Amino acid sequence: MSTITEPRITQIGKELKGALVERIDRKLGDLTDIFHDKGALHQLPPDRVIYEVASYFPVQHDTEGGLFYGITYIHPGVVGNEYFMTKGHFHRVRNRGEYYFTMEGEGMLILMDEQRKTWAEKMYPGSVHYIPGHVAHRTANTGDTVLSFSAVWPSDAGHDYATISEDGFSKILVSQDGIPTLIDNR
Ligand code: M6P
Ligand code: ZN
Repeated sequence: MSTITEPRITQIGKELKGALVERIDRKLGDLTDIFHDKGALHQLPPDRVIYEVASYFPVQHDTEGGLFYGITYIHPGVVGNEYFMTKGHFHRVRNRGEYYFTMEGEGMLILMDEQRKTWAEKMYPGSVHYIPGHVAHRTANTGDTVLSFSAVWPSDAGHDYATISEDGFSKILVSQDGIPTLIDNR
C-alpha cells in the first residue's frame, strides 16, 4: 500500500475543496441582535445572506491539541451605517488564540478584551492577524467586494456567542462620510 496520499482538502484561490468541508451561511434574520439600527434592519430581507463560512474540522470539537481551519466570505453592504459583519465571539475556553489571514477585499477586525476595551485592525489582501486569548473578535466588510479571510483556531476553543449577543462590543464600526469609524455603542 502506498504511504503517499492526496491531501484531504485543497484551497484553490479562495475556494476550499474536499468531501470533509462543511459550509454554513448566516442570513440577516440570524443576525438581528448584532446590528444597532433596527429600523434599517427591517427594511432588508431576512433571507439576505450576509456571510458564509467553509470549515474543515479534522478532529472532534473540544479535542485538546487539534486545530481547525476555515474561510469566511463576508458580502459587501450596510445595515443603516453599520457594515455587514460576523456575529463575533469570545472563545468558550477564554485563553485560546486564533490566526486570521486576509485573501481578498477590505475590512476591519474588531477586537475587545474582557475589560470591554475595543480596538480594530485593518484587513486587506496579505494582512495577518494574531488574536490573543481572552479577546473577542468580529470582522466587518468595509469595501465594495467580498471580504475573504482564512482562520486557524484550536479545536477545543469553542464559541461563546451569548456574551456578545447580550452586551455587544463597546464600540461599533460605522461608515462616517464613507470612512470606517469606531464609535461608542450606546
Ligand atoms: C472565522 C473563525 C470561525 C468563525 C467564523 C465566523 O472563520 O473565527 O471560528 O465561526 O470566522 O465568525 P462568527 O463565528 O463570529 O460568526
Ligand atoms: Zn474565534
